[in-house]
Amino acid sequence: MKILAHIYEAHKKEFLCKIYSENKTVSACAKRTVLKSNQLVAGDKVLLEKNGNEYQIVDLIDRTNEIFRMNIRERKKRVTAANCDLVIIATSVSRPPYKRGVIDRFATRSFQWDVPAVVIFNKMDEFQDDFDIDFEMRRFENLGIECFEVSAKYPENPTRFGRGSFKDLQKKLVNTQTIILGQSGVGKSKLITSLSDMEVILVSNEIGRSGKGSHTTTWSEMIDCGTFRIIDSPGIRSFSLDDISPEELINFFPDLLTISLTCQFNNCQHDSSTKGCAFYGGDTDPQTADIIKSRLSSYKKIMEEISGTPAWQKKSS
Ligand SMILES: Nc1nc2c(ncn2[C@@H]2O[C@H](COP(=O)(O)OP(=O)(O)OP(=O)(O)O)[C@@H](O)[C@H]2O)c(=O)[nH]1
Ligand SMILES: [Mg+2]
Ligand SMILES: [Zn+2]
Repeated sequence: MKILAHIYEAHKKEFLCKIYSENKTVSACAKRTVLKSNQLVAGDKVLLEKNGNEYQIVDLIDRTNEIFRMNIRERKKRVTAANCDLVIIATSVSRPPYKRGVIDRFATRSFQWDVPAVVIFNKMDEFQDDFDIDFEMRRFENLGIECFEVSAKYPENPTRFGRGSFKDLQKKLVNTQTIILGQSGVGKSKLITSLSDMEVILVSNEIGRSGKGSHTTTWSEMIDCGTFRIIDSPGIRSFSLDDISPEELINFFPDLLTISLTCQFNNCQHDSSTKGCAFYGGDTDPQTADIIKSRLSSYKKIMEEISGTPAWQKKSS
């Protein structure tokens, strides 16, 4: 008899699986044929077989989506989670400092993965009004990405900028399997423990003097939070979008894509200073114009990166 289970933790050869029908968590190994064709990850649905007291994963159920990162050294995609209904892009507004470019990259990925995203501005209890947070939020809202301003440390804190609060975020998560992504130290693990209606224990470490996180979470792990599940993930060290081709990049910038479709030039590099380009002069609404301008600048930065000759090719030539 085959038993349906969800992977909560995936190690090299050992997988922590939850069998909902029996309300228990078991450790399982995987059949060689399954491992050969797939890298099993947190969030995967699998079929188990029981032999004596041992469980073995004998089948992987087709994924609805894959969350991956690029392993730069191996130049390979590494799937880190699967079957996510939502991506939480978490950022801190104090330490580590807010980095627009990093959030833009995560947003680009979420469009590539075809999984809806929200951005959480965490550590609002420490916000010093040192950047225009309202503009940043409008920038993502213009992309259809909902923003929340919260403090994982003081969840009851009222919001200041009229965006979603901690309670709104909890509501949004009901019945989802969500992955939380972001740099080390932004408070991903702390957010999960605060969001959960059950007791959850995850390690969070203090931010060092440098203002950076200490890479406390070292592997992806799914956590039951009562009415929803969240996959905690390790903070990123480097962020490569190298697998995306220059031609397809615009598809993952839906706000720019709409405008670019009206551009009259073929193979246009798109620039607000090129007469005749759809981006020329910016939007008629000055507020939207600033947003589009800064998004175009992010787009170009990434474009430059992915258009460059990859390092491994440079070496051999
Ligand atoms: N003041 C304040 N501190 C917070 C908040 N959320 C998290 N922190 C602190 O920030 C530090 C880092 O939090 P973590 O939860 O470990 O961050 P992380 O994103 O999981 O980091 P990695 O696991 O390294 O990727 C801890 O000392 C937390 O207590 C918040 O809303 N306000
Ligand atoms: Mg963590
Ligand atoms: Zn153009």
